[in-house]
Amino acid sequence: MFTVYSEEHALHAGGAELSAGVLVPCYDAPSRAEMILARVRSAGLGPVVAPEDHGRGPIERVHSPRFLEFLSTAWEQWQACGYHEAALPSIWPGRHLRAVEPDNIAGKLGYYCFDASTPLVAGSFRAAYAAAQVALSAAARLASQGARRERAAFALCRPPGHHAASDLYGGYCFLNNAAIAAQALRDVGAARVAVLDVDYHHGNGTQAIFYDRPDVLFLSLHGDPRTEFPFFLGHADERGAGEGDGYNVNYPLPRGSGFGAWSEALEDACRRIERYAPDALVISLGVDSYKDDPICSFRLESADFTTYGRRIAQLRRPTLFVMEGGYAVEQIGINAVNVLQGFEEA
Ligand code: SP5
Ligand code: ZN
Repeated sequence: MFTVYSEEHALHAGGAELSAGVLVPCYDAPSRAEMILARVRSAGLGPVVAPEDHGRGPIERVHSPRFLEFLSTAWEQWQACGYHEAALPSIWPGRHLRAVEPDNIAGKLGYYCFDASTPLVAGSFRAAYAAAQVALSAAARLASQGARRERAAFALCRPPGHHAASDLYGGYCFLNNAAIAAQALRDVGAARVAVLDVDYHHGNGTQAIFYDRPDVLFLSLHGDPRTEFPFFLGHADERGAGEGDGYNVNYPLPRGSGFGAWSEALEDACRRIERYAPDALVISLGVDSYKDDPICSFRLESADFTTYGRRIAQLRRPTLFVMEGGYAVEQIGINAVNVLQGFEEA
């Protein structure tokens, strides 16, 4: 399988996140992407190429211009206040407040960012932009005609994307790489695209982006938001709105779920995808469902990742894998590449 990777992910580094009342080094460290790349190479998965630059156009199909303007200038605005540490919000437009965009950077951070675990540093926007280009370049391979066309591709994105909505970032995500790629596939002729999100956390950003649309089916397997991050979206009764009614499917699973419950949900999701008959499939590939993940509670074994990669291949659709979460850094490469190898075997 073809992998797209950019070294620019490493520009997003050095930040700290608020966890249990203290600032701790970010779980989304550059070593995550480096470990996956090393495994792609040692497993002989296939060629690794750098992304092409598709520009801001395809990003603007998903994210609002004001949001992009904010993200691309936030570090300068933060620094202009004399701050040198990573930018984190500390106030939000919660219930009974008004979500009007303030002028002050401290207020803007709370307006555009939903948590205190997503520090923005000098290189964050460039890294996020590069990750979006990685996803777009991999998507272009699925869509291209002739010899360059691939049955599947792996976008080795970092930072991840599925928590980012059109004008909101958080959960280690700035730009929604999977949504940008899904929209790009629509724009080059795929009439229907399915996005299957297997990250431990609900893909709240992707859900929000496509919630009222029938042309992108979104399905997500995740820790129940009653107990798990991001807490405020991902319930089973969120089924889409308007023309999109019926095209959003959530599988919230209890803390501690193992591969039995998880693969039952996957089977239901796969049957729905078969009925939808999409022209392309995007997998939001988080491997934080692994048993030893430091911030998650599912119990998948490394071999289970191979098993479910095979099941995804049986859908027989042009498939784009987009890297999302996974924080057991020592095993992250093995688990991610197991999915891709399972897919290739089938
Ligand atoms: C893409 C992705 O997987 N984003 C996940 C963001 C989760 N951020 C919240 C982490 C809360 C960490 N709490 C740590 C407790 C460790 N005992
Ligand atoms: Zn996750």
